[in-house]
Amino acid sequence: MPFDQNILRARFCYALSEMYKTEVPLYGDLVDLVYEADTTALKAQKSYCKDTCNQPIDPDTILPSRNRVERHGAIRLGIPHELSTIRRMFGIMGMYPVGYYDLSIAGFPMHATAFRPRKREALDKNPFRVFTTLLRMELLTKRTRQLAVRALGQRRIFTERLVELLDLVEERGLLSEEECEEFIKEGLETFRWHSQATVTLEEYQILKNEHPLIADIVSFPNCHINHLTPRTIDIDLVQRLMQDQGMPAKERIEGPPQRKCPILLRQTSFKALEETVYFRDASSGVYVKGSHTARFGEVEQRGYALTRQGRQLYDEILQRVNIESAEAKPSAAQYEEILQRRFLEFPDDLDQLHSQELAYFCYRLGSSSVTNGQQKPKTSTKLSELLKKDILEYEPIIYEDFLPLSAGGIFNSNLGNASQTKQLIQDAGSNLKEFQRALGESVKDEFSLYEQMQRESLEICGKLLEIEIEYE
Ligand code: OOG
Ligand code: NI
Repeated sequence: MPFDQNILRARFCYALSEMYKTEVPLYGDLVDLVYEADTTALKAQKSYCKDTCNQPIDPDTILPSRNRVERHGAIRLGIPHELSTIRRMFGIMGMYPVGYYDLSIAGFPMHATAFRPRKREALDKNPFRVFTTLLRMELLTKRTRQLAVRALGQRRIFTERLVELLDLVEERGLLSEEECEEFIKEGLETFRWHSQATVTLEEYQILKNEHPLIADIVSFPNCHINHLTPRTIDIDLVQRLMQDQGMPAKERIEGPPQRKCPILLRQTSFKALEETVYFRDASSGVYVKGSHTARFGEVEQRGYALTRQGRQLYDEILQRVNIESAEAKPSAAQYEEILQRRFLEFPDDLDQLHSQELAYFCYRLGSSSVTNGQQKPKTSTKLSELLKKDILEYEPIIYEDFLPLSAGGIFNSNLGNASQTKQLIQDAGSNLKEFQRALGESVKDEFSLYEQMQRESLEICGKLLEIEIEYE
């Protein structure tokens, strides 16, 4: 088999999911529940039911495969060298850093990027992505920083063989089938759960008191995957089913409200489990039993990618929702009402999203594109005219990234309340420059990637029609 990054990514994602199901069985239940929800949602969409009403519905055969395989994961790293090595590792699977997420706004001493495929074809083959955070040492108090530097300096989160394979592929540009298998096997070790902490219980407490996430990052011999996330077509149904089946579901779905035209990303999760962990006893060397709460399962429903203007409007509305709900202290249902009402301001109509340039679109030839000689469009034609005449049509581009505020909500629901240093962290601001230095590369701006997809689709249409399309 020739070396194919898309296939390697798909195989790795599958292996990771299988591993996580054995580590966190409730995650396996969640994947089953998503299957059930998607089946029910498809039945409700009558169009699929025309001729096949009496036949069983299988989302795996009806939905595009990228819907069914799609999941994201999240990991938390401690030091720059870990981040630059993970960049090399994900790069082999065609996953590159996109976007910069400043988590200090939510009081977390971390910043992040998402490693993901950048091109449409690669996303269609397998869209697996990993949200990857890096601890910001400069935002820790002195004592905690000393502890963190020591513990993180002693660990090796990549196996020796994995590092050899990274060198090899960078030199030769490919891996043999045997080496691909090794790469998957060795790569999984970086994300595997270890119940033996590398710190003592006292040290763990110090770290945890400063921020539970610091303890999660620093106390273990590697960077266990902290959640995986399948994609669904009906997250409201998933939320109801989770509650009905007694899963420890979050109180509400994060992100925008339910809409006719879904935007960005909506997410929910089951809360992190309390797990047994063994801590080193400094004097006797034996291990003592304790616990740690970090790993969970999440579900996402993806909507349309918004332009900068669209995102700005989204942020403004969300800000108003936050202010109103901070005052009203609403229940989950009341919050939903506030969200719905405030979001009425965001157009929920495809034509408006397009004409107001709030979302990104891909263009393709429409029903009137095959014309006889007389109707052939002029050599240079306005896009709006081509759309009006059905020579071109458009389809929204799906959002492939994350929502830090939503992430903040997920973090918070899993970690109890924050520490005294929260305010200091919030005041610190972002540090993209430092993040990129640690990464060893710059991160790609997500908006420019969507813009590029939109532009390229238009260029293809222009070539097919043999005209110049004026994008006004
Ligand atoms: C990352 C949370 C970000 C999401 O879905 O927004 C994320 C973390 O918990 O480390 O995965
Ligand atoms: Ni997530």
